[in-house]
Amino acid sequence: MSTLKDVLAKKIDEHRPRTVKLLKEHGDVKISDVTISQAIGGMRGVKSLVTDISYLDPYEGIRFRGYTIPEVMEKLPKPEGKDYPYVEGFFYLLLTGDIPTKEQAEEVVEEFRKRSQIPQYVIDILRTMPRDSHPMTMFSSAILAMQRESVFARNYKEGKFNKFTCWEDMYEDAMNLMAKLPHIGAYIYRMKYKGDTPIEPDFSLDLGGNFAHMMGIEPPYDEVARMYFILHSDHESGNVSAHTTHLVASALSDAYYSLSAGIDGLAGPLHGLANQEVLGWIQNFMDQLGGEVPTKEQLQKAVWDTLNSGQVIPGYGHAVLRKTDPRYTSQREYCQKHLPDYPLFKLVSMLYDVVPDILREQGKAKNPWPNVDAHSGVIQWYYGLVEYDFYTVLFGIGRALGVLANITWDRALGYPIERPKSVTTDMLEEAAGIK
Ligand code: FAM
Repeated sequence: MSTLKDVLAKKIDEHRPRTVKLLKEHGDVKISDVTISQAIGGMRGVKSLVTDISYLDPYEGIRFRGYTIPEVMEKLPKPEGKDYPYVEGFFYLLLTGDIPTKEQAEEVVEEFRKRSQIPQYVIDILRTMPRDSHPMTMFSSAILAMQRESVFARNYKEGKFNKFTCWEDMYEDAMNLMAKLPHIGAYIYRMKYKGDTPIEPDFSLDLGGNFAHMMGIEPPYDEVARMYFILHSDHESGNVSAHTTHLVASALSDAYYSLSAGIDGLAGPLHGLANQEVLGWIQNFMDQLGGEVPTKEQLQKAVWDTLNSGQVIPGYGHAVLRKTDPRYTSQREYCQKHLPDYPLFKLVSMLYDVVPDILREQGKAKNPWPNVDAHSGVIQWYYGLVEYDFYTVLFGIGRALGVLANITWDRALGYPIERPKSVTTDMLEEAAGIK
């Protein structure tokens, strides 16, 4: 057994009694109330999900297994001569809660290498799709098409389902998927945008390095890939992609069905697609200005015009966060170091100066500060990845790290099928005393 699976098995054994005790002895303890506005308004703030993979504090931002983003970047082992950690070591952290040694991270690099071959029928399906299909449609279709590979589904069909050991099948599916996703993403990119010129993997490289290589983008894009996948991995369980993946998995659907569904949720413009929307929006008003970098006044007008036409400012606001997203800050620090004079970076910085005040003046958004998507596109654009409808696929590869770790633990702790209760409008009116 690999070190990762071995350590994970021990952690699961240690954790299970905690969940059992809470359920058996403290199941009636109340942790949340639900108001009418929460029932109508997308369940904001209702505490009804459990995860130990990450936690999102409204003011501090995300912690992965208790570590802040700067701590994760500092503590995890890194490939020789690189500033950003192994994505593989980060996956080890998400699954086990432990910071791996360099050797343990490299063991995962090797595991992924063995599992990375994309089945030919997936390539065939991708090639049959219209080339103008959105890359997220291609990405989700490829994941769904591979469902026949599921170890979990096969064993379930053969009557081998065992609630104590079924996490192992989920783990196998998660590892197989995670190993293939960067390859699928890069294949879609080269097929769709680069004259159908896929690049063979280089297995001497780690996941980030190999992804940059298969995309055909020179270093330091490998560093960008590592940073980007880690930053986008997980944002606790209530966001659309994480919650969808968890919900679908709760029906004992396997990792392929579950992840494909989660990726579909990520493709919505209020969620992951916002990163492509940001650049589209910026370019739109730069086009209107004849390609010139706008002045502060022009920018203020563009922001107001967008709001007055009933649209949201992409990359700003958040359902939980109430401060600048530390994932935004992390990317900003990268830009300050590597591309301080890049005009698009300056423009994104100008937006940071302008948008929060305007959103506050408008008085609707609860959080006027930028989220992760406000910055993602700039770095990609700088390194030549200008096809911005591909950006959400990058987000999806990263997000898979978090949601696959989560559904592995869902199985380990035996979380049941999800089934909240709905009420009618009549019932709400009765509860409110107006009927
Ligand atoms: N621009 C304009 N209006 C905004 C806004 C923004 N960036 N963010 C929120 N609002 C409005 C919102 O539309 C709502 O208006 P109505 O009352 O007319 O419906 C009002 O402010 C209250 O919304 P909220 O409670 O502050 O936010 P929600 O929790 O409902 O929604 C977001 C959260 C992220 C969907 C919302 O802020 C938004 O649409 N932002 C722009 C899109 C975006 O950047 N999404 C990416 C989020 C990111 F973190 C991710 O998932 N990757």
